[in-house]
Amino acid sequence: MEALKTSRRPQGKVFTSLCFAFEDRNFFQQKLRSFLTVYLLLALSFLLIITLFAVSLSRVSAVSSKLNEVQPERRHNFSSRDSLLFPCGPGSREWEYFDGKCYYFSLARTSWHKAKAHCEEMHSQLAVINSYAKQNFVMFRTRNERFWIGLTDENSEGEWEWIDGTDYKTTFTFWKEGEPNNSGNNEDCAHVWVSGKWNDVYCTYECYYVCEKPLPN
Ligand SMILES: [Ca+2]
Ligand SMILES: [Ca+2]
Repeated sequence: MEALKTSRRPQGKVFTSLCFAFEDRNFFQQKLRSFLTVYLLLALSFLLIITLFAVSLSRVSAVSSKLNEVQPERRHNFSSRDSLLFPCGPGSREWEYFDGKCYYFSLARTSWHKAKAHCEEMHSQLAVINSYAKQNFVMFRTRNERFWIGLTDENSEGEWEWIDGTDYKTTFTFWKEGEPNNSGNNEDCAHVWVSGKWNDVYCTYECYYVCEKPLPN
């Protein structure tokens, strides 16, 4: 019996070892399966992210190309808006629009001749006030100050002339009462007086001035 017991012991050990080995194998297989599952899930997530990224990129690209198509139209609209807000040109904001022309009201005083020259340097001329509407615009803008206009009798005393050749005798006038009076026999240039009415004064007198020019093309 003892011999039988002795002979069975090694077989039991082998069986036990085999059992352990089998369990280890199962354990590793399970671990391997779970690792594979994790890797598979990671790979699928990665693919999903790549796909979403590619879709987003294509949509951004499509929107960007649409925007590029719209840009010229927007630029055109801004350009139209600028010409409405600044009809005398976005770069000429000191020029004011009235009834189809652009007007510059100086911020410095000078003589009539220097004022005339400065207007000409700016491709304009001293304002010719040939209508009550224009007078009203200039008068409103120049109130309480004196501004030169393009009217003189330097060439022949009492023969007033507009600098653009407009016929003085048949055109609107707005002289102050008692003017032009050629005071001191030396008043040959006209300005809009503080009340808005016109006065003749000596041409070297220094006051502000109004230039006018046609609308830019
Ligand atoms: Ca005079
Ligand atoms: Ca006078």
